[in-house]
Amino acid sequence: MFNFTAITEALIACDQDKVLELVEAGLRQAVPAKDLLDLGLIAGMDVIGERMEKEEMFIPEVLMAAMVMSAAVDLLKPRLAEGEVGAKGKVVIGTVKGDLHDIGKNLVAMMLKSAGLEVHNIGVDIAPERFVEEIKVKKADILALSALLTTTMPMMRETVAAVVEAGVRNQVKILVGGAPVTQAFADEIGADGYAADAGSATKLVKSLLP
Ligand code: B1M
Repeated sequence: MFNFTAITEALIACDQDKVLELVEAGLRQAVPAKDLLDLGLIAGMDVIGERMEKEEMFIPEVLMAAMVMSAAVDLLKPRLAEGEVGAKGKVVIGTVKGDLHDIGKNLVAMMLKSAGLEVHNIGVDIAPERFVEEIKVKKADILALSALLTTTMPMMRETVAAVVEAGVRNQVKILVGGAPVTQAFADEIGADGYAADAGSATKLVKSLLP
């Protein structure tokens, strides 16, 4: 049995060399990349989140852990994407205004890209009007919104409203995701769908494309 806890602990300790070494070892032993991600890295981020909440861990350390996590995800990229080809369509993805979290959003973008989609990952802290502009310029089929804070979830509603206001709502399917987001919230704000993780986001996008 692979020791996922060792990855979790090394991530919490922000020990990049150790995390990368363990992830590489896992890949060499043919441990599924999704397990290394979910049971090792995301489990670590969950502990970091809890410690952050209790003020046992502070922003600079959390940022460091986020950088270590991103480096580890880079290693996993080729394996996470395996077998996910065949979809066609354009996606604009970003984190909503006021929100700087991007690890999960980047994972979703990466999986969509690997599935064959044309992905425009426009970053974090994106205002509704910028999303509207990108939909128009890129002629997007899908708009994917990410939010990690309960305080930025309302910005998803505002983004949907801005898309309606701009008269492009019928050209694009809007999907939402991020830790505090739920299917009920997606329904409430008039989004076309909600995905809990990068894998289900890819399936959902594929199911919504013609
Ligand atoms: Co922040 N943070 N943070 N943080 N942070 C959380 C989210 C928090 C839950 C921690 C906690 O207190 N327990 C809490 C939010 C509480 C709440 O609102 N309920 C919190 C807070 C409070 C804050 C600050 C306000 C702290 C402060 O300044 N006092 C601040 C806000 C800054 C801002 O955004 N304006 C802040 C800052 C930061 C850092 C910058 C230090 C850093 C982010 C670095 C970065 O992203 N580059 C950070 C981090 C790392 C976290 C935690 C620890 C980890 C987030 C993460 O990367 N998870 C987080 C606690 C936690 O989540 N357990 C926390 C791993 C990632 C793979 O998962 O992002 O959920 P996730 O993505 C998943 C799914 O959600 C889904 O798929 C992804 C892959 O499976 N998904 C989508 C995501 N987007 C999607 C879009 C889709 C579909 C699916 O489109 C269709």
